[in-house]
Amino acid sequence: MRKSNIRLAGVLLIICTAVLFSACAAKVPVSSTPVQSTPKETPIESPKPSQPVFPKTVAVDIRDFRFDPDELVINRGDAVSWTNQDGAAHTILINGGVESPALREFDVWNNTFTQPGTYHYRCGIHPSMVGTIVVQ
Ligand SMILES: [Cu+2]
Repeated sequence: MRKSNIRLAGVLLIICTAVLFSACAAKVPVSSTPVQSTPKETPIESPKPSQPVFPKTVAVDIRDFRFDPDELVINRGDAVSWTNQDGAAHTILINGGVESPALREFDVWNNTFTQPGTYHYRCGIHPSMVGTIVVQ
C-alpha cells in the first residue's frame, strides 16, 4: 500500500513538473509577440512629411467681360476654376492651346496646372478678355 502511494506520488510529481515546464516553455513564443508590434508605429509617422503638399483650387470669376482676378500665382499641381457670371458665353483659351467649351451663365470649368511657367489665356470668343497664371 505505501509503496504504491509513493509510486503514485512520484508519478504525480513527474506529471506536475512536466506541466510546469511546458507552461514555461509556452511562454517563450508569447514574449516574442511584442517585438512584432513595434514596427507598426513606424509606418504611421512616415506619411506626415508629405502632408503639407495639398493641391488647391483657386476660383476665378468671369464677370462683365473680365476675368476676376486676371492675374494669379499658384503652385504646381493646383487647379483654377473659372465660373461664368455673365449672360454671354465665354471660353478659356490657354496659351493658344487648350480651350474650354463655351461656358454659359454659371457654368464652371477647371484646369489643373502640372508644369511650372507663365500661362497667358484669353476668351476664345472675346479676344480682349485676357488673364495670366504663374505656376511656381
Ligand atoms: Cu468671352
